[in-house]
Amino acid sequence: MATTKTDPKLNAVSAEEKKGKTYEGLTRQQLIDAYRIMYASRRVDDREILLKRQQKIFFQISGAGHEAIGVAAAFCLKPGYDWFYPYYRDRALVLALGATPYEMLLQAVGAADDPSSGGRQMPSHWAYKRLNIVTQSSPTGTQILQAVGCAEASIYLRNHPQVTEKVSGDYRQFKDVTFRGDEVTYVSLGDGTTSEGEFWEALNTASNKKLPIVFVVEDNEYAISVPVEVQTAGGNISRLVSGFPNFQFEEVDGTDPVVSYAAMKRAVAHCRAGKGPGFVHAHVIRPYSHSLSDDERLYRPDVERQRDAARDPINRMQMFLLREGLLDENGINKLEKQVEDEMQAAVDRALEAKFPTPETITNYIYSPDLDPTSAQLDAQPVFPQPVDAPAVDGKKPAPALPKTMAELINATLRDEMKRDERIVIFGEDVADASREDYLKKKLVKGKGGVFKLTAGLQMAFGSDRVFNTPIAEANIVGRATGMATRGLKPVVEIQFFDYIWPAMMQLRDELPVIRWRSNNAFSSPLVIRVAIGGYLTGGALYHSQCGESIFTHIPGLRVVFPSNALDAAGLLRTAIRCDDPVLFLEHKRLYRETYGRSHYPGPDYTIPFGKARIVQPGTDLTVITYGAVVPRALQAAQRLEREDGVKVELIDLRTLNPFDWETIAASVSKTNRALVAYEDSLSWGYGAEIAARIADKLFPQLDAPVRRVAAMDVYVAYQPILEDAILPQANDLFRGMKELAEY
Ligand SMILES: Cc1ncc(C[n+]2csc(CCOP(=O)(O)OP(=O)(O)O)c2C)c(N)n1
Ligand SMILES: [Mg+2]
Repeated sequence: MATTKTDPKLNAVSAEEKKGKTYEGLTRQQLIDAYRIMYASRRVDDREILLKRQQKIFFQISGAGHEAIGVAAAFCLKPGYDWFYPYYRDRALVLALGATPYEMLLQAVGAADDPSSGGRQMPSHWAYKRLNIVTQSSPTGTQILQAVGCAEASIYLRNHPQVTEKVSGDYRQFKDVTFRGDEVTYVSLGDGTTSEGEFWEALNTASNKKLPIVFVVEDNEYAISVPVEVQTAGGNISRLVSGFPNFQFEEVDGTDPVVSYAAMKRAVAHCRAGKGPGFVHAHVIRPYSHSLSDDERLYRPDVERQRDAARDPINRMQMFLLREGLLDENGINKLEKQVEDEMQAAVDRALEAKFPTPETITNYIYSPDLDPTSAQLDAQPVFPQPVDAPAVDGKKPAPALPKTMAELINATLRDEMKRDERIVIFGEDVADASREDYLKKKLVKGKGGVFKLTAGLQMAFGSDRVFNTPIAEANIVGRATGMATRGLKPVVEIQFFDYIWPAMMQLRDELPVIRWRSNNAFSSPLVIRVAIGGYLTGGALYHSQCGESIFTHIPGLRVVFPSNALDAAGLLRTAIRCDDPVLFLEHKRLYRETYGRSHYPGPDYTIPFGKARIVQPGTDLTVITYGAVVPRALQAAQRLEREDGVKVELIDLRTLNPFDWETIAASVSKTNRALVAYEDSLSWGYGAEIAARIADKLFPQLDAPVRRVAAMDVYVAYQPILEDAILPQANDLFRGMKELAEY
């Protein structure tokens, strides 16, 4: 547990008289170890500050003042057994769990061998796979909901232990899934970070679900320059959270390792016993300003800083060891010298480390193991044999009708859930009924989603596999990310694309970045199904939005947008079996459209990503589109052929990241004319990138400018006359195609 080996000679002082005496259960040896780690932690900070001044590292943020609570927490938890989401001040905790100063310095210099990120993240952004310390980022508070998801995964895995078995053929082949049964998730944050909404969403879920997670708020009374009373109503977070049920609450002097240990022990015991979450509010200090870019003397007077200095945990611990006769001055000096020597060796080694090379930059944006564009995923549909049903009253029943996109998505989810018990489905209203008693007593039929896409799944697979969440989109995506880190496969739903924005921090800064920023140590493959789009007649501003280009702009996130039932089934199955996070956009208007219905293509029907479909071949003009514009463009193309004899090659991209450049290039090289059509507003939309690429790469082949047809640069209005005028219609597409063909 200690960073450095214990020197038995240090134990010589008063060993006899102190034999057997413990402090809140901490032995003399543990207290000496605690001091050694705390001191080492402070010295790593000091050395980093020096290195920064020498311009050998590029950033520094310290754990100074937070050492005692960190070591106390680590002493109550088990590395590689429990799970950790520590924030940047947790250097002492991370050292106490088993990381080394050398490893930390590797991150500071940006070394290729930095085990946390391979030189991709700033120092103090911890990730140590062997210790179950999950990759951490810079946004304040995004770790909290993920930690909640991690704690939920512990319970799920305990109830479904067989899912830890490796299965080949999909993402499960590449992920070790472990659980212990009584493991606890640790998550920490600063006082300022309690102002983030995600903090409250996390407490809500942890409390409601009695999760084994301990929240540690390290309250140094400042968030950069903003004091705690500005962040927190009344100035004390403990008072505000005290109404959450099922918690073990502790408020403690976090500069004192002994009382901190006692508080942490009670909180962790509560979690391990399955009684609910813990909340430890630790009052600490921040003696080194916020970071090396901050000078706290600009906003804190000397008198306040001196008051803090009197509580410095390093001095206090040293005094404690001396006062209690646990170590004498000689012992302290020896210990500090030992740490110092080791630190020097670590610095010397880290400064010799190799740097990552630019060829490695794009490694691990996506899974290196499973390629969702692989031709192996190009399956043939297996449609059911038509059954010759017997005549009833002399009348033969009509043959089974093709199914809607909504029905095939539901059927695909059902078959995948049957096949893979790691799949959990959650979101707003996705369950049949949260009060499952009503279902059991058959008092209600069940809802299963506002569009009924998940209907019947809770009844078929149980309430721990399909469940409702609070109306909190960050909660959905953040928890899903934590679960996926542990190896589950969340297939979550965002009810309307218009309401995806509260999850944006998780979607931009967390989920798609986890693999890259941890240099492939962690990953969170999952699926987010989102109902998107307009043409609804009355959908108005807040039930009609597109905006897919915002997400195709995010490296690490796959984006899928099917236009018909068969593609939806095949692409959703690929999304679920994939090893990357996937945003699966389902157009509401297409859910029950007559266009593009299909029989169910069987339980193994997959379509590779990045493979467009040629909806109709043509020789005169290429139209590139996707989603609900596909049937409209088809209608326009058919009219153009009828009236003017122009043969349009219509391409349905099906997936937007990756996208099928080969098919586009081959088609445009043949037709020499390209029109890109999309439902989102024209400027800066998805088609802008496609148009730019065509203009750039295929310029010699073009006989006309690249054109776009899209929505007006405005919101979708409620009145149908306005909606029709705002969104691209078959007539607009017809006009655009005709003009381009005649150019
Ligand atoms: C979402 C977000 N907003 C702003 C920042 C910039 N920032 C970094 S740390 C910090 C203050 C955090 O204060 P607190 O939670 O009290 O932690 P402390 O640094 O005091 O330990 C801020 C505003 C950020 N990293 N993330
Ligand atoms: Mg703070």
